[in-house]
Amino acid sequence: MAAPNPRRRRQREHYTRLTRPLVRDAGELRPASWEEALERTTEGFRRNVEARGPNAFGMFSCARATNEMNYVAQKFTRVVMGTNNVDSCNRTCHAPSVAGLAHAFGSGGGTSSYQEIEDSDVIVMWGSNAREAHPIFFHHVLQGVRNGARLFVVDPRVTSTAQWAEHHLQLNVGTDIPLAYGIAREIIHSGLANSAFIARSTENFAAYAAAAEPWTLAATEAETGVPAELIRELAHSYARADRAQLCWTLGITEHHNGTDNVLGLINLGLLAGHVGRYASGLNPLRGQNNVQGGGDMGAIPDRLPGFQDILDTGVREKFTAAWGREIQPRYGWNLTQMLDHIERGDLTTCYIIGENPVQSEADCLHTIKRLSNLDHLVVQDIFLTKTAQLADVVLPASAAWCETDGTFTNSERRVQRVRKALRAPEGARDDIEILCEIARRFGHDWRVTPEQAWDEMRSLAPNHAGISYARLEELGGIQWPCYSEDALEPSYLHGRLWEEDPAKRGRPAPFTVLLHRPPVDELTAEFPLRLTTGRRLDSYNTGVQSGGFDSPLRKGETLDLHPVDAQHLSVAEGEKVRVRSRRGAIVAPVRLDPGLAPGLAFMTFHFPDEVDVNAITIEATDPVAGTAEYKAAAIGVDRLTPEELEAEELAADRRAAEQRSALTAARA
Ligand SMILES: Nc1nc2c(c(=O)[nH]1)N[C@H]1C(S)=C(S)[C@@H](COP(=O)(O)OP(=O)(O)OC[C@H]3O[C@@H](n4cnc5c(=O)[nH]c(N)nc54)[C@H](O)[C@@H]3O)O[C@H]1N2
Ligand SMILES: Nc1nc2c(c(=O)[nH]1)N[C@H]1C(S)=C(S)[C@@H](COP(=O)(O)OP(=O)(O)OC[C@H]3O[C@@H](n4cnc5c(=O)[nH]c(N)nc54)[C@H](O)[C@@H]3O)O[C@H]1N2
Ligand SMILES: [Mo]
Repeated sequence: MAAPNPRRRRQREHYTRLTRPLVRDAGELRPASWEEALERTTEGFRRNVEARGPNAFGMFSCARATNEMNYVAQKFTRVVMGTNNVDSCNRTCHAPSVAGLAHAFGSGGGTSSYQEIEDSDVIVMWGSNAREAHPIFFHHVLQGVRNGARLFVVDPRVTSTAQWAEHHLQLNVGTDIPLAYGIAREIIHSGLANSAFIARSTENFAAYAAAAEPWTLAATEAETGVPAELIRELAHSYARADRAQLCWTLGITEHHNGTDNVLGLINLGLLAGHVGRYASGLNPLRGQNNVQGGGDMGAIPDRLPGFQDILDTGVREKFTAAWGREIQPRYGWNLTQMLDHIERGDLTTCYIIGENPVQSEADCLHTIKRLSNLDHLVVQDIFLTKTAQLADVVLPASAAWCETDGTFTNSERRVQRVRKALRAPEGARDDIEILCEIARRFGHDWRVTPEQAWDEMRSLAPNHAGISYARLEELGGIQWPCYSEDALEPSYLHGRLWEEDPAKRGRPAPFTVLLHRPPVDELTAEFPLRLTTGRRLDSYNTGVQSGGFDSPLRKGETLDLHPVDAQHLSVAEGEKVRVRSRRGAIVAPVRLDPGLAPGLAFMTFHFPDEVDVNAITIEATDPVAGTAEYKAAAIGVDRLTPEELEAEELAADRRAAEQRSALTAARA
């Protein structure tokens, strides 16, 4: 094991709440009054939009904040700035789920409710470590298991979720489409497909069945690494079940073909008829607390509030009449495209509310380079994040979850109230209030309470029309769709697929033929290990809200390796090694995890100030959804002598310092 390095001084960041606006002068951020900061903000937006038109502006909206704030943020983007360039972290996680579900069923929400999970016979958790990342949902899963449900987990690692499963299918990273095809072929060949449902409510089955044909159990086992017997068991249990749930998360979506992966699972739901009925459904478990709501509120580039298509003339006319400004008849750029356009120099000013892309985007060194290309960057956050450190103006916000009133929408589409329980620190202001202040400086007399924003939204979004604050108070939470104040819809979506009457049934759900396209970052002798990245229970995303304190829970970053690989590399638990990819290199201590497969490594992205994992992840993105392949990089691991380790760490410090000064210069 390498000796500890006495000269190592790099400290982790201790984030403290922002309480004063900051503005950049001569390259440095300095405290400023709200008046000055808001003037600077407005002047920068105006200058860029006047010079280059409205699409020079881009908004990153906050999935940690309320529905009301997301409604106001997207309205600000569309009405005050005149562009549809608004998006959020949904792009980095479930945009493929939304795209896939919308393709199949016309809307992008999970189809079932948590209660239904408890009443299901079979629950499949696919690419989801819900025990750690969705612990509340997982309580419902465990209740389902107590009620007799059989739990299957499909994950390349023996996660703490997999430990609860009756069967764990430990597939190779990036082989979900072959596995889904193998299951489908087995269902079809065993006569277990739901032919009546397929004939009545779906289309394109013949082409799909033909595409599944090469994926025999043996061929599927060879490609995925999952034993044929387990594939057979899942296929038979899922198709024979009266009620079955297929739930998935980032193991499916964070790939260069994430939307195809999602469609592969939707195909299985259609094949077995497990959608549109009580306790049978297709469920992406959403990421941040309000990422479902952010999208529902229109903080995405292609939809207005209520998931209404921007390309629909009638929809646009309705919003134009209500808002008094023409909506651009084109989709805006999503977050990934905005970064591309920043690089090209045609998106020149950005307003980032509660996102930390400098540490969360794949290949983040590239992201930093891109962001420093901006003429004017405004960051509104509760902490001085690495992204805020690049800004021209930093605006201190209150924390939505405890310091504001409003609503959040969870993965089962349930809108729930949040209430102001604490006063924000002196000097910080509410996100909505800040947006209104800026809008007023552009001549829009905006002053809205959260409830007024909510009521305006539901007057324009039919699927939220019946969800009033009074009713939320009375019922404790309401799921959309909810079209009127005196009714509630069923807890599951797409019941129309089971209608006898073809007129009521609406459009059939299509099967999709998919190609198996392995991960982009190829394994070679130089980069022989597959790195997948994800989460642990005790930390949250880029660590801004969970990393900056001392706690026995705080474990720090590690490179998790299978003991066989560690032995092969002659590295021991705790030893610091160099982890290289085609993008960059980082240093991290090794942790042995026999729950990995040989050849597979795992890291989180929770401690980027110490170990910047996104310096080595790959930016390959899904062409439909724009989501990056965080789940599959190719890496090499090198042992380091104590001298090399010290040199490596000094070099990392030097790189960080260089980066900082280059950025400061670029932003001066
Ligand atoms: N404690 C905690 N909870 C969180 C968060 C947090 O940071 N910390 N973040 C929140 C957010 S923003 C999100 S989006 C969710 C994410 O929730 P999850 O998606 O459950 O979390 P991850 O750990 O990113 O990935 C899930 C699993 O995908 C598996 N996987 C990797 N590659 C593949 C593959 O090719 N195929 C399959 N089938 N599986 C694969 C990984 O082994 C991992 O166990 O969690 C939310 N909840
Ligand atoms: N390697 C790797 N990278 C990943 C992923 C992965 O699996 N692997 N997953 C990706 C996923 S799914 C996601 S969602 C992204 C997350 O990416 P980000 O959203 O960029 O990261 P967070 O750390 O969640 O940052 C949230 C920010 O919101 C601020 N905030 C919290 N509440 C409020 C509020 O009320 N108002 C305001 N104004 N700000 C607030 C916090 O201080 C914090 O700075 O990371 C992505 N990056
Ligand atoms: Mo996420």
